[in-house]
Amino acid sequence: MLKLYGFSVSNYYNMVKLALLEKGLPFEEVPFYAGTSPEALAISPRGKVPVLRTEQGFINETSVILEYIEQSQKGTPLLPSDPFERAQVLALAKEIELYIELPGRACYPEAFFGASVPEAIREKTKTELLQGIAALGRHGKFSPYVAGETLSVADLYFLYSVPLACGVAKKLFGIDLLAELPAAKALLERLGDNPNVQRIAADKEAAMPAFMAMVASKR
Ligand SMILES: N[C@@H](CCC(=O)N[C@@H](CS)C(=O)NCC(=O)O)C(=O)O
Repeated sequence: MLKLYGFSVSNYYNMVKLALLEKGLPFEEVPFYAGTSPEALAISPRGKVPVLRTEQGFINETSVILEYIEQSQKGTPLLPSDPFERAQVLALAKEIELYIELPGRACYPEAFFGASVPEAIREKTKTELLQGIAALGRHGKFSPYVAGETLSVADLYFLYSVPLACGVAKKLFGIDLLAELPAAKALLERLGDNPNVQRIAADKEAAMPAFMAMVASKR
């Protein structure tokens, strides 16, 4: 059986978890905070989660895990079989990661963990988030899902990256990142009604106190 290593507060972990749940695949969750011990780095070379344990060994990097699951497992497809359509979905997912998730992440310490980040980083994040959201507005279809009529890998990145980026933008810059993308707001609401998304949100909430205690203990 597939084993998903990571923790329920991780947005990347939750992307893979939602893919597994949406496909109806059996899997086991293995609590794993990664870190820098030799044992952890033997599982995750850069000390990140999630990691997927297969019968052949470990796979790291969310985008790669998602493609592996798509290619090797049954269940509802989350990527189109047509190469061009598939490329569109993967481009959207990559744009969300590179131009929204990663700039937003640079300011997570200040937005969510009571630390502060240098002004130069804050400014860079603000500029990049605005450009990233504009790109999503140009490329995303939101009809009703990010890439079209069906839930796809692009929605996984959207659901678990954009609200966090919105949290950063709101808290640090007083900006509503989705102000001009009402269809994106509507999609977040629609996705929030999905029972698998609700289960993941409940698991995240339950795991949050232990996670925050761990973060505090590292300060
Ligand atoms: N490029 C990685 C990023 C994953 C990532 O950033 N995971 C975070 C949790 S959401 C993590 O493991 N952070 C621990 C750390 O950076 O030490 C992927 O796509 O899987």
